[in-house]
Amino acid sequence: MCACHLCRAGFAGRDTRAARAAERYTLGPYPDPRRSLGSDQMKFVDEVRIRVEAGDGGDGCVAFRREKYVPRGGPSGGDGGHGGDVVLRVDGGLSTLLDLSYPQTLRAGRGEHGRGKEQSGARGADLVLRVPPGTLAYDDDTGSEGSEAALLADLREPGDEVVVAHGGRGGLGNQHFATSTRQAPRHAQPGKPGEQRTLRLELRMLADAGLLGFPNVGKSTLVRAVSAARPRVADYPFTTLVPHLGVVRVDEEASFVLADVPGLIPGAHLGHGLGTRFLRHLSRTAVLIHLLDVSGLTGRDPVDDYDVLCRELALASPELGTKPQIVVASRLDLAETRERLPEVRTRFAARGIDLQAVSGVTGEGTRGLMQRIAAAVLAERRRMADTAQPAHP
Ligand SMILES: Nc1nc2c(ncn2[C@@H]2O[C@H](COP(=O)(O)OP(=O)(O)OP(=O)(O)O)[C@@H](O)[C@H]2O)c(=O)[nH]1
Ligand SMILES: [Mg+2]
Repeated sequence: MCACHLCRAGFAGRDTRAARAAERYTLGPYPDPRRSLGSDQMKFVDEVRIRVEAGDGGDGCVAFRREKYVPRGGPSGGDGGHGGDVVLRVDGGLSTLLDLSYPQTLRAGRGEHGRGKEQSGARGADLVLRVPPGTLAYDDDTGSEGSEAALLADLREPGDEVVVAHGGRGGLGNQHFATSTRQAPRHAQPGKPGEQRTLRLELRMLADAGLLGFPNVGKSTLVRAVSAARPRVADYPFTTLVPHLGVVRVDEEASFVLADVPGLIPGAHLGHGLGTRFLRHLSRTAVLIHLLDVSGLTGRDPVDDYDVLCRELALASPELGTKPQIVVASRLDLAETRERLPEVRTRFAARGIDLQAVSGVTGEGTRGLMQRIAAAVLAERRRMADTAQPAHP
């Protein structure tokens, strides 16, 4: 197995030479995004597999009280301590699963064995693993080819925690087994083994709105223009390879989190251009901002681009396909864009879509767009809350 970031993050096996060749074939005119995985991406890990083992319970003890002037002191074996649990806890300060990305088995402490003189063993120490908000924990042992692994927990809020492997119970000492007819029991319970699991942890960014678009359409430039986030901007596809979050302050009261998600290409729902990894970061957003290049410099038709990515969303998941979208033309400062905008607007209007236009370079149109996004996020969150909790009659 190779030692690259993707393999460590659980992509081993799929990343064969044949798969890479197939990927190159399906990437069309785009470079392989994995080739440009750099230090940024080494720090951002959104999928890991880890083995966790809870602590075994300590054994109960067989002992008898032996003391001067106390003949036949009776059984006095103490109980074994319970094994420690493995716990996942959300840490609001984390934004990556990097800390857990090294192949390893993580073990909680085992319970101490019981001792004589009715002394119980100490409980094993819990192992607390810190994860970022938006982490989904799957039990990888239950999933097989074609079937989904069982979801153990969806950890969203800082402080949320879940026990993913329970420690084994400590065994009872022989003091518990004395009866009227058997006053010197010579047996105690052994401790129970702790649970063991292979977990797949998947991080899905928690953002209010997500930027969606082909590579190089100006997503990162827009995020830089409206927030303090600083994703890299350059004139080539797949400049951005990990999601970036920016907080957009619309006015004194309203603000929302905008995610710059790496560019998507045809076949993204099948994983082309790492599409499935990038698409999942859009799944938790309330609204999608679909950015299109209208200048004609890409040589593609903006309405075709829109259709292609909408199809990718629908094929990736029905939930993504039906998310509300705000469709936006980028590079409004360019003469080519201004020239083609009226015609493209009319074509979108025929489908009932009101095409917005902005320039991430001059900032033109960004204020109005951000207000519109804030209102759409609020409306969608309200709608989601209403459908989640139907009002009592
Ligand atoms: N003139 C002009 N150029 C822009 C605008 N927005 C982006 N660009 C340029 O377009 C190129 C790509 O911009 P990015 O913001 O990196 O595009 P992206 O969509 O984030 O690209 P990927 O991360 O590769 O998917 C850069 O050279 C930007 O300077 C704009 O509004 N006006
Ligand atoms: Mg970018």
